Amino acid sequence: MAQVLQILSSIWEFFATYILRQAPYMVGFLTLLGYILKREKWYDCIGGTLKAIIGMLILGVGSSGLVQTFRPILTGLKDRFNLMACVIDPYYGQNAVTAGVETVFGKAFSNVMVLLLIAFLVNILLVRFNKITKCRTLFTTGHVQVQQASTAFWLLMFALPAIRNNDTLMMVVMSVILGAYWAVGSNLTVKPMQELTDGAGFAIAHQQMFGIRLGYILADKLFGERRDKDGNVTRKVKKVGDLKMPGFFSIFNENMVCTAVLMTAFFGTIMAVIGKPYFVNSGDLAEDTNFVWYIVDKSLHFAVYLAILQLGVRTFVTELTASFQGISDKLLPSSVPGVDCAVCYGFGDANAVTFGFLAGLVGQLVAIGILIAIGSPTIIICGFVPVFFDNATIGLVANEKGGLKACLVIPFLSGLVQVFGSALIAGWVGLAEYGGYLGMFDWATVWPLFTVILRYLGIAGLVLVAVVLLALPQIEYRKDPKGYFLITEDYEAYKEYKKNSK
Ligand code: ASC
Repeated sequence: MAQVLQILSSIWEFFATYILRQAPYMVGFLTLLGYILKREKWYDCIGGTLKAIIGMLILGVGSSGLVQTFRPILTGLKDRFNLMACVIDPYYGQNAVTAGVETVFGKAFSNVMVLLLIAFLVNILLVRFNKITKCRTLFTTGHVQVQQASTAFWLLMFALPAIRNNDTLMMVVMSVILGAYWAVGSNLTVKPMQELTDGAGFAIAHQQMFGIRLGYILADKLFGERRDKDGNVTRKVKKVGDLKMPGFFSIFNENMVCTAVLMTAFFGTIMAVIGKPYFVNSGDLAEDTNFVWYIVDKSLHFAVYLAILQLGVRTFVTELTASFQGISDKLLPSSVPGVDCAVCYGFGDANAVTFGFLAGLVGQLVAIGILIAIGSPTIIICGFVPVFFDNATIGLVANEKGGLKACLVIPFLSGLVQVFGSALIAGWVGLAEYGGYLGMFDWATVWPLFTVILRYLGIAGLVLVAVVLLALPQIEYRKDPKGYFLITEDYEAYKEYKKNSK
């Protein structure tokens, strides 16, 4: 018996370490499971699974290329000017939790992994019983789940001192809130994503899920198409893709060229401000290398990694979503997989990704300027991951609904919110002292809000947060009971139904 348990526990440990927390293999695992449940031929199961894993690995090359190349440039600002500041970045955020959680709360980091696993089970259960819960999406982005479990652990420990020492109760409370956030947050992205991708069959399981829905709603309200009673368009939407530039500017119609030129301008300025000696000292640049060439070379790589990322998306998306039918038919009815936000960069107007990012960067820089001007005790340094991945995603969604104006204005606002929200929460809960905070949109908005509510209302706050979270899918369902599950089950039928019900 003991031996059987030992073997089971080793299998579980292997699964948790190499599959659950490694997005490509988690996606591969789901693809394999889906194809087996669909009773595909064995060689198609293997072929599809390999394609899904390889596609995800390619996506990883693109996104980690972006992160590794451009993150040091933004944090270089901090080192170059000796700023004592908190970097908003998921990796810094995770390091800060790892560094401080023992000292501050007397808890080992391994608790975070337990939280992750139980919260994931909560997510699965909420989707399994979606006749009642109305949750349609399963989180598959393991690295993001680790980062979020870490930060949620810290925030909830801070927010609920009364039950901090009751390990079991604390774990239950945390798992319910985090698992509900995963299920409900990614569920909010179903509609924006199905519309953006024309029914590709995935949702976003990342760090700006509330941001996506908010951006979608705001873009529609402020900039979306309007018609009068006779169906004539009274407010027209001009999307990024509709821009047709004349003469010299026409080169910007090409996504790679547009990205390359804009990034060279922006990162070139930042790198010039930091100065050559910094890059020489950090060992990235040889003394005798031309600095202008170095800047251009770095900046052009932005377009390179973006193109790689999009290739990865094209490689795995159809495999995952086709095989997921097996899972949604047999195990998790009417559900779709929740995937990395970068997956949607293969859809919509490619330049919206770049515009959203740049507008968000401007928003963050303005907000940082304001923090410095008012003498805020916590100063924020923008991290590449929030500024790019949040705002590019939100920009892409906003463009789809509200066009170019929405694609610029909404990520700009998001940039402000990311900095102000993070400065407040990271300073208050003490993570700023450890140098970093997760900083992505939801973690600068909804999570700080949860923390305030829990801290001041205690158990009543807990009930409030859980009820409000779980009510969101119910509200969306009640608004359109017929279309709600149809949109994930059969998008063509959903479009038909929408057309007829206009
Ligand atoms: C994150 C994170 C990353 C990126 C990546 C985007 O939040 O930790 O590495 O975004 O997932 O593709």
